[in-house]
Amino acid sequence: MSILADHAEAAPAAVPRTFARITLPDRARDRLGAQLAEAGEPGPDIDRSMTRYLQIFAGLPTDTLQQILDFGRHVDTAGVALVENLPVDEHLPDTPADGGPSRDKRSFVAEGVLLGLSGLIGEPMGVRTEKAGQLVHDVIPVQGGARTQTNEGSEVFLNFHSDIMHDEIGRYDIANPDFLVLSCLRADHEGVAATHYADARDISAALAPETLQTLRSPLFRLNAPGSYTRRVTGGQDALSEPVPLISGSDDYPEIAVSANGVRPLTSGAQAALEQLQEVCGAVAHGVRLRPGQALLINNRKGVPARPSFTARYDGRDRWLQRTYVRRSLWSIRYRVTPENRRVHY
Ligand SMILES: O=C(O)CCC(=O)C(=O)O
Repeated sequence: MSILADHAEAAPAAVPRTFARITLPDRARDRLGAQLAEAGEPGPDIDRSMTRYLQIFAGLPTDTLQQILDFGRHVDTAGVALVENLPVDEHLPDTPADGGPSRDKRSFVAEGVLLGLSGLIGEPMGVRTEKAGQLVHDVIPVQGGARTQTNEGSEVFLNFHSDIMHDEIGRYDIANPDFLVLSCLRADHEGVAATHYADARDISAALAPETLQTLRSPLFRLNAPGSYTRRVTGGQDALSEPVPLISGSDDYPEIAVSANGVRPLTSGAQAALEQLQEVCGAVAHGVRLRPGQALLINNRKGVPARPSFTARYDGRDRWLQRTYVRRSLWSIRYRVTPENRRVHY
């Protein structure tokens, strides 16, 4: 596993894919910052806000804008992109100890950056069982969740995983987001917390063919996210129907792995799962996000992870904001809530 250097060279073809880098020129950053500050708080008419963000982000230099758009629309682009030199809020309140949202945040440049980037690659969506359906998720270490396989954790390695959700249809990898956007408001105290990403193309290439074949067979049940099982099943497993972990064409595979436990159905599947986590670690790249940086993450082309780090719960802990993004809301209309067309069961 390697950590992205400040000025990484393009990786030679034979080594695992690294993060694409998209850097805003200073003038574009300053203009974006001023316009987002003026746009103010997003909502309550979120579609109006998204339209305004689109107008603002359309003013980015053509090359920068196209890199972001291409990330969202093409099958052969990187699975993860680091966007740098983004504007930040002039004043940032304490990191909320309860996991947010902050009640003291008075400016909304960070929210504009997050939603504006999201709008260039798809449509931000909410899920009732994840952060109460909010579109802007705060990803913050919370004392009670320090050892959990959720975004509240810090003391444990957050396994390579996909962001999935419990679904009555028995598949948790259908209505889940196509992308996540993770934006950094504040780094952790030591500056060591990294976001890793393993691309399914690199994972597939590194696996033994028979292991890959097993992972491509419906021999695994995914456990629903901890945010769901904690609230709904009292911590008991809520398993999907049997699914493969890797699917789709050899050139453009899709991967789905649950953070909260994958239950293999055979001993061969168990061994393949262990191989998978090991290979993810070997081919992954990581980046230590800093304020002014955001990650665009394809939630189908690969899987993120996060090593442990130290939280102090002193108002200066790591603070990311996150969106879930769908390319289209049409295919998940069976889950839409009556009260909000962007929020799903
Ligand atoms: O905290 C991080 O860096 C990764 C977060 C993540 O993987 C997630 O929100 O699904």
